[in-house]
Amino acid sequence: MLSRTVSRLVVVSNRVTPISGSRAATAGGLAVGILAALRETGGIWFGWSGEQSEAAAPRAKVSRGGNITYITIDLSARAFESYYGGFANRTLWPLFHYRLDLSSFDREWYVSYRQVNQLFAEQLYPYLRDDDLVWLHDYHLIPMGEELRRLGVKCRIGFFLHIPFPSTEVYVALPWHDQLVQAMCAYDLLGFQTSNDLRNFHDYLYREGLGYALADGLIHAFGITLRAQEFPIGIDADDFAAMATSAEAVRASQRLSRSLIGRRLIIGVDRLDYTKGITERLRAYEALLQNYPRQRGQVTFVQISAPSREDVPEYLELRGQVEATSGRINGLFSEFDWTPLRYLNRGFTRRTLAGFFRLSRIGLVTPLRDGMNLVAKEYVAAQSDEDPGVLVLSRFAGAADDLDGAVIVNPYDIEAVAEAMHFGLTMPLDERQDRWRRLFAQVQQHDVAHWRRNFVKALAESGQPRS
Ligand code: ADQ
Repeated sequence: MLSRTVSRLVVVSNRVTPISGSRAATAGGLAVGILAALRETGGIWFGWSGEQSEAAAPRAKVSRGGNITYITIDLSARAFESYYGGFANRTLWPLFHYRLDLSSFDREWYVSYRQVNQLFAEQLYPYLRDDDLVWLHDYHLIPMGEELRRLGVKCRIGFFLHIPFPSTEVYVALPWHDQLVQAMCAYDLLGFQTSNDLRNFHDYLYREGLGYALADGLIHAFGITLRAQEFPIGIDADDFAAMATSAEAVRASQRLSRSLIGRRLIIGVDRLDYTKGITERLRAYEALLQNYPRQRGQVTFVQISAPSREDVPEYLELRGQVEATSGRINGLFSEFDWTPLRYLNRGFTRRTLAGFFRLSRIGLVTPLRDGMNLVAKEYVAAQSDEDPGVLVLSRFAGAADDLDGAVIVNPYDIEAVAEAMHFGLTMPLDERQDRWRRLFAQVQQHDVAHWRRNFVKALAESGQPRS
């Protein structure tokens, strides 16, 4: 009989992140979480290499590192443009983040998206065994499970959506909404970040007459019963906490601290993405300086935005907007001995970021919409018990469900975010400590190991390998 605990894990994500080399130091929480899961059981990590190829049908490349087999595939220039740059980044990403105004619908992109998913399935297929647990990640790969089933793959296949699942009214604007949901229902297990995403999914099935929720996390749709549950992703809290006191973090934060000459630090860190609410956040900082003039000269806001998807026009436009807003704020408020805002358009290592988080009095995490937001959890993990900072968190981040103790804001309400910043800047130490202890306990308890164990366990228990 098959022993469920020894099933090999096969992880599939759009991008496979190398375990060494220059990108490893800045690898985000997801890549770190996937690696940790694979190291535990050994297995395969399959996905796009990040490279483009001239070949019409690129072949998979296989390499090994420890007990992990990496299988990567290049994308043709055409697929890169239409599947990745087009359907994933300009259709699904904006739509699932409620930005219908930025969503483009193009049949060719959709066809290419389906083709790449089919190609990925065909390339992975020969490596699979019937008792594998296959875990697919995110919106790039929604139809891949269905393609694997078409090829006759019998093992259990689960899918986790890292971004929000939008409300029905928004989702049905997608011309292929029913096809994608049908593809989602080919999995044995569907994972969402929050109860809100799961509710939206149930609501869509019900309102479109395609299915309904049953008890115990099950749904029935398209004649199939499957499991659909929330699995809020976490971080490796203890590891991130340790990074915040590492030599690299201390060196970086001392250097930053010297430059602040006693001023309080407010920090924002994100990919430069329109979902993250960066322009609104800058305007809230402007309102803080406007409405609370005593804070002028007393605070410095450091906004770190790593460049992202620079070949997508909406991102270039955002960059221009953020630069113009930063320039305007500095033009309005700077003194010959004080610059209120430092805007850095680059990435930093995780250790350096951890050091900056620990130094700051306020962490501003104010996305307009976010599946979870790991920066919020990293900010909490980096704080010291003696002098913790205050997390100001958007109600539209999935993390807001999980983080009781943050100051919750509506990021569209600029004046209210400015008030929340002021509230944090003037918060007495004992309240900061009380809030932070509650927050850290949650971040530690619901960490990335908890997330992956819950998901893998649910996948192992959902249905049987098909015969
Ligand atoms: P992202 O949209 O990328 O992730 P987030 O969850 O915040 O957002 O993760 C970003 C990661 O990149 C964090 O680990 C952060 O530290 C790092 N990062 C951000 N800016 C950086 C910079 N300037 N330099 C270096 N590192 C930087 C998607 C979803 C989220 C969901 C995650 C995981 O959009 O909602 O939380 O997946 O499921």
